[in-house]
Amino acid sequence: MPEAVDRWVQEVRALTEPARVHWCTGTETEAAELTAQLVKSGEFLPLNAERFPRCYLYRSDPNDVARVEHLTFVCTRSEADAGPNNHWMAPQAAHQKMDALFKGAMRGRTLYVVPYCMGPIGSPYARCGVEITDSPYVALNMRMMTHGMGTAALARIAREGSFVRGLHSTGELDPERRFIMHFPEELSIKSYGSGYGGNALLGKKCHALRIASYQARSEGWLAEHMLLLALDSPAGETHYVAAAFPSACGKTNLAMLVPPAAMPGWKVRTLGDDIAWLHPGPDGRLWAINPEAGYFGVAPGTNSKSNRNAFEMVRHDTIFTNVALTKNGDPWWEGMEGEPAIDWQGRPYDPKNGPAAHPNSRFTVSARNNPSYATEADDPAGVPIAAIIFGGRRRALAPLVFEARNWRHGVLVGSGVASETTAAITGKVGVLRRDPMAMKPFAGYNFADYWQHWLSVGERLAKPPKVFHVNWFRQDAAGKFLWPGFGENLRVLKWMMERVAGRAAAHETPIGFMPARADLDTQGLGLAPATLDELLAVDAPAWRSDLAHLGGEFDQYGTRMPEPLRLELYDVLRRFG
Ligand code: SAT
Ligand code: MN
Repeated sequence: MPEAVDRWVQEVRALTEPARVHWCTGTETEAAELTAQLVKSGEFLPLNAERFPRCYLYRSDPNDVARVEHLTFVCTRSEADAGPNNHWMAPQAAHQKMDALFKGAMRGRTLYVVPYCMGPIGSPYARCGVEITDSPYVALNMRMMTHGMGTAALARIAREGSFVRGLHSTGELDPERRFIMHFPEELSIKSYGSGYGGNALLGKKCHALRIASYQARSEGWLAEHMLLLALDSPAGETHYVAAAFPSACGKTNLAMLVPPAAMPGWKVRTLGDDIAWLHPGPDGRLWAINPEAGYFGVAPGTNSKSNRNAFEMVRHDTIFTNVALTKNGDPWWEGMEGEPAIDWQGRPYDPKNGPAAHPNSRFTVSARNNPSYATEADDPAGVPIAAIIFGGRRRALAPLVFEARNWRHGVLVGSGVASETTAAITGKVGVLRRDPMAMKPFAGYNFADYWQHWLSVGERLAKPPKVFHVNWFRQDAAGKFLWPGFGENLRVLKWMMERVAGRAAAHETPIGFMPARADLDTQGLGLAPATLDELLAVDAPAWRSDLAHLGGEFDQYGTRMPEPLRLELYDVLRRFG
């Protein structure tokens, strides 16, 4: 037993006064016991055991269904270190506030100690943490989402000494008494008042992104909101791709892409669907691991057409959160065949009450359930990245695809990512907001320093990945999507891989390199040439105003803003003439 963990658990125990303390071991038996207990208390509803073996439905409080960015804080000693991109609170004030909430908060409840490892347990790139929680649902989710939960992680912590401390209580689920606080300088997290997703599964956004991004900066690597995939070509080449999109923009679908019938011999295999840790390797390439071991994916829209792999993998050993039910006790969500009988709040389904499944309803499942699981995800050394893709959900402006001129220009492209908001966060849906590198909610420090760090990492890469930007979500004036998306996105990936290999043509535009209509494999798609032209058009006045807006965003960062990034922006403007 690592002494530092034990001491901290005793401190928390004195503060929160639980009835019991349970040290998680991570065994099957333990998982079965926790599950049985949740079934008994009514928090878990077993689903149709024949069609969905070992699957359960969990309903969160209707006030607690998404991340709460306005209640999420980065607590560094200096406010400027958190940056204008974060809500900030002084560490001492934040600790005081949280400790007052945690005082006696676990009375009558069980305190679970959940040691976990982000990354393959034997990887030098992996980092451990311990989450203390009073939610058995959280403990079970963490068992699927992290590596070596329990005994294995604890053994690594005993060897290494250091770990991220995450303290969590669901509290009374009162949005007025809900805060997610990060102390990157102390490698600690305190989360109170939510039992949901990124607010409560502290290994994910809190540790693997906010705390890790801060740690990564001081250690010379990057912790990013990116999926990781392996792309196998019919000729037998494999390329590894990392892609950053804001929440609920199709990262899980892209990571598990099923090739269209018109592209035989291509294969996409999944290393990760949400987070990548990227390290400059001694060979001058960028190497990536997925710190997670499972998926916490958006259910609505997932079906055998949009994502066959995901649809298959959630048919057993899955926890569903806030989905609807059919009359046979199968899980149901919008975009699926059949009919809902019971909505996500447990009421008989009535369209007057809105969607049957909550738009941010989720599945939690082990990555090993995925038929397209890439075994390279277990490699402690990670995989070398050939391309980084940035993207957002944008009705207008951003074309289907373009390629940055070089790493530095790629950092500008990443910093300019913008997307229409989705149900993954509390607030208005469909509003365009900047989301640099899809890290707006997740960078644990000042974006200006973060962009500078990206530039510095690039300087250490003799063979940097190519950087691309995509937009699967362009619409015409009538609001119809111009690009079919899903499996057909492989056509764009194919062009990228040919670019990486130095075989595909492109022409230079002010925003970067782009394929001409004929450079993209659109055979059998039935896209009108005019539609493709629209997808590949660069609207100069619209871009100028977008870049001016981005320049305005940069101004917020004052003198901390890295000069090379400003120069990159002027350079693109100059190219527009
Ligand atoms: O709820 S989570 O933050 O874990 C998922 C997401 O928003 O991407
Ligand atoms: Mn995410």
